[in-house]
Amino acid sequence: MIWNETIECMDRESLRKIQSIRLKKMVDYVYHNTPFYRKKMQQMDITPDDINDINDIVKLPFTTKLDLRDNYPFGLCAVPMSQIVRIHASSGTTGKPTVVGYTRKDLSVWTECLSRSFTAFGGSQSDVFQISYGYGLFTGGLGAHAGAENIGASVIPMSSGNTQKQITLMHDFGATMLCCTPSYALHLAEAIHDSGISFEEFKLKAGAFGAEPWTESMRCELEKKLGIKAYDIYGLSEMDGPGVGFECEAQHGTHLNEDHFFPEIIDPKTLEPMESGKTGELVFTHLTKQGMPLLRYRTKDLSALHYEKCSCGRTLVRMDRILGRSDDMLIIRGVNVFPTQIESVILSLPEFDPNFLLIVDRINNTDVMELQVEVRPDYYSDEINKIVALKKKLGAALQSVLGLSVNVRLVEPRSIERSTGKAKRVIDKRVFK
Ligand code: DLL
Repeated sequence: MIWNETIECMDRESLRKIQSIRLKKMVDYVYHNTPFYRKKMQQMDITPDDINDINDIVKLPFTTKLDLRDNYPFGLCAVPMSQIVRIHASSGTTGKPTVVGYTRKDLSVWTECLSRSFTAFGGSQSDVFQISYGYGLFTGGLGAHAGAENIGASVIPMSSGNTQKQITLMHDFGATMLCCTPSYALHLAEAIHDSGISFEEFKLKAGAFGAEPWTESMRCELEKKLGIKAYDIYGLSEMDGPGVGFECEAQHGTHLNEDHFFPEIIDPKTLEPMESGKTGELVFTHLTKQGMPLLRYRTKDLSALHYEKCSCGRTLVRMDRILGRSDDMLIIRGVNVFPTQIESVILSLPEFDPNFLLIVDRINNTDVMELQVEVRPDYYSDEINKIVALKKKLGAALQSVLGLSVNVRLVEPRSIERSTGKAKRVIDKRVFK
């Protein structure tokens, strides 16, 4: 099913016209309402009159997370606080949180984007949504909540954590759709298994998983373990939250709601736009936001865009799975390593669970990696020769994909700490990054 066929399946030329009109209006709007952008544009010697269509977007300045921090908390708002009806914030690893403000209209656009997403996942008013993203300043819980209500579904506002209760209510209330991070979904699958209640007694049919990078292999794992369809939902607080992009039944890329968020891929070093299909840094420009519109926001997420029509009928551009954030990329002895690559290797072997912790250190001036990984219960053994063989097998698979040696440490099933939100997979003990 398609929520908004007019937009989601619009021919690309008409969509481009809408994007052009909206961009022009947006640039004029921020020039007159956000002193930060007026100043930036004046410094670049451009005015709103220089923006005539969407192709002119390349003339506009970039915005970074640092700009948001420097203007903490509400310096980038384009409206007075009396028009802001909601505030969200994402906690960074360092310093102050990134704050975003929404007007009433912004909330309705956001809800529209989530309604498109959940409808694409097969959701409707006959569904019961269990929202297990955190409620609060994080956009996951309240964002998904509004979208599910808008399509007429019944909503269980669970928030994250309290895993036993999640399972009891999922079972007793007959939840059909689960919204949470993929790592928490995996944890819930294990907990259901441990509860002794048979999977047949649950009504779950699909999951809306996102907020952290996950791989195709993880999708297979979740679909198998939970007996559901696992869909990707993408977003970031700066743009709204979840629902910037969503997968459809084709599961062949994440469609972006590009009538509201205009996407570009740039080379993170030269900042030049890249051809479609090439992997680079994803950049978004708000086309309709009132509260805190951003121009060319650098997400640091690495992906590629594909413009061919999808078999589902949607023409909205498709984005590849996020490889990772450039911030999360590790440079080990000069080689780039993403945690998602490690997840794929682990899941390519039947003996291991995708629960892992990568510890990076620098010993005698050399980077070393230790991978702690759980062995699946059926394969777990304390016989030395079996342990050695398993370590060797995983070590060889990692070496062939990463081109690096990794010190593998096998750990007991269920021994790595589970997260209820975004999983932390890497500890980098090196003093520099
Ligand atoms: O994580 C919004 C969200 C909530 C998305 C629930 C999906 C579901 P932030 O906390 O601001 O917002 O984090 C945004 O998370 O830039 C990506 O690096 C990462 N991310 C979000 N969704 C995905 C995804 C929410 N589907 C940052 N795949 C983004 C990979 C994702 N990474």
